[in-house]
Amino acid sequence: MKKILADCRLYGIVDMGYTKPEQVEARTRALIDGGVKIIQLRAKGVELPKVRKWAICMQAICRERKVIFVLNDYPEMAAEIGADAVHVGQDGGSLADVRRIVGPGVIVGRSTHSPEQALQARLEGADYIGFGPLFPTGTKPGRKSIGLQDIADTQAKVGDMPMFCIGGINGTTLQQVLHAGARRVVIVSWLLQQADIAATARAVIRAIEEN
Ligand code: TZP
Repeated sequence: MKKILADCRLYGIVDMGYTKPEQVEARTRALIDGGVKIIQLRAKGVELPKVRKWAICMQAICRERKVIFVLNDYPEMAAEIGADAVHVGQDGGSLADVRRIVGPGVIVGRSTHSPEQALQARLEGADYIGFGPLFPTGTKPGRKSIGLQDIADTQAKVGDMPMFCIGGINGTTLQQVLHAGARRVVIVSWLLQQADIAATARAVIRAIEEN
């Protein structure tokens, strides 16, 4: 799984703020058909039994297609259902505690919002980080955007730990983000709102690889 992680360019999120329950399976499959190799379930403020049900569904699809399934926020549930990965925010406790819960073989990701937090996550043993929000975004309302100026330097400092730039990335902003030095991106709302998610994901991956 860590070898797959190193090759990921586009990180997809099935965010339940933009996804109806009956779309979970089709959207997971569409992202995979578009070449996305890492997919997260993000279900903020939803009752745990529902999160567990969608997580089990997505994990099964991802396993069959050799794609990394990431559960956002719930290390205990990630361990219980055998998720490939868990993602935690700055308020998600120490990465050592998360690692104790999920065990050594599970990928652990951390959200970071500054170069300092990015370096700290690396020191704490994160397998990858999210870095943003680069632009203001309705997916994370109220979170100050950090702009593009720190991407290249932070990317160099975190070395070979995958860093996924996130926040307000879409068909218009992607090129700026790549020119600023991003090698990997997460796109949530813009991708989920496309009529053809798979074709759009494929085009984004091509743009990143050609950069
Ligand atoms: N963390 C930082 S920004 C963000 C998260 C989860 C949301 C990104 O969503 P979008 O819709 O791609 O701007």
